[in-house]
Amino acid sequence: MPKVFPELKSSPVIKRYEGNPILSMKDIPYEATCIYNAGITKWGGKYVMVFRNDVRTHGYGTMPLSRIDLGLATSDDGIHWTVSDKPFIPQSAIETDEILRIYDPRLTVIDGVLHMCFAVDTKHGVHGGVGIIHDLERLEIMSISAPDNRNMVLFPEKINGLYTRLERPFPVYSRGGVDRFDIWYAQSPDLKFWGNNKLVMGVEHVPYANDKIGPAAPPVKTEKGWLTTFHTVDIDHTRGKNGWEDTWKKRYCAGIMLLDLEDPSKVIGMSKLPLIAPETDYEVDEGLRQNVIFPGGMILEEDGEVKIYYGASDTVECLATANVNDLIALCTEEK
Ligand code: BMA
Repeated sequence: MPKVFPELKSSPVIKRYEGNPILSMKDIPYEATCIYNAGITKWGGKYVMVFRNDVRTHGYGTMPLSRIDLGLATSDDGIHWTVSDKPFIPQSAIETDEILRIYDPRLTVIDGVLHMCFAVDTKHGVHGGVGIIHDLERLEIMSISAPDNRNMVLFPEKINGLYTRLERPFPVYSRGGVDRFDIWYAQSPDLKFWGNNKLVMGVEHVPYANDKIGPAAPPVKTEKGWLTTFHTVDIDHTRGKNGWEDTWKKRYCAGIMLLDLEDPSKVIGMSKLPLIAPETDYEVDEGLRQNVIFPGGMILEEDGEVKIYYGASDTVECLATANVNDLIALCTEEK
């Protein structure tokens, strides 16, 4: 039996926005059920959000999923959002004989161009996609990885002349046939051909995870290194029903780490405790699948405030803030 972690608490440096959630089904002017796991960045003088909209036939709390559309919202303050009047990328625009759906968008601006990474479910596995969004209207898909891989996030600038991403492959044989999934690194000259693959962090390096980890929001640059969140999963087989499944034994938390500016495959340090652990009603008691914190956006403001956006309970989109120096200190202080 893996070691379990009964009590996990959010770091005291984190402040949840009191108006959470910042986006949920009631804000959407078209068919919507679960609004979560959004990618968020600043582009064209505005905050831009691409969110996941799981349309469930009987409302949330029940399983049947009819489709996943991606929606678009913009904001002047990163808190209050205007949702476009129709889905941005409906599932019907993506489906082929092979591709079923895309989800969990992640936004990164590189040289003024808005990029989006996303997970792709197909008939032959889960893949990571990388694309460019033109004029907030059209997605140009640049590459889709081999299976099984997802949770890709792009760095906001080229490193040593190459596009750089974090990703999360799903090795099976070498990890004993169970979830033991880790964070990896890859580079590309053109967003199509990816190589220089390196392991960044194994699940066994995170003191409060016993199942799997993966990249979360795209990294932000600080003087001390690339600051980036990741998601962690701990499993406890004594947990019972929670959400729509007969049993749900996992908990998703957010972690934070600092990567080397020159070689971001090197971890400078990470917080030994969770950054955000599920604690509030909308994270623990409500929603489709409870005990899930899944960050997808992180914005460093000029005054040092960091906005951390996360999906809660696979149902709503939320915001927490922290000071950048406190986040760096969490990664570099020995605990
Ligand atoms: C992961 C992904 C996420 C989801 C999380 C919790 O495996 O599917 O989209 O938020 O599980 O259900």
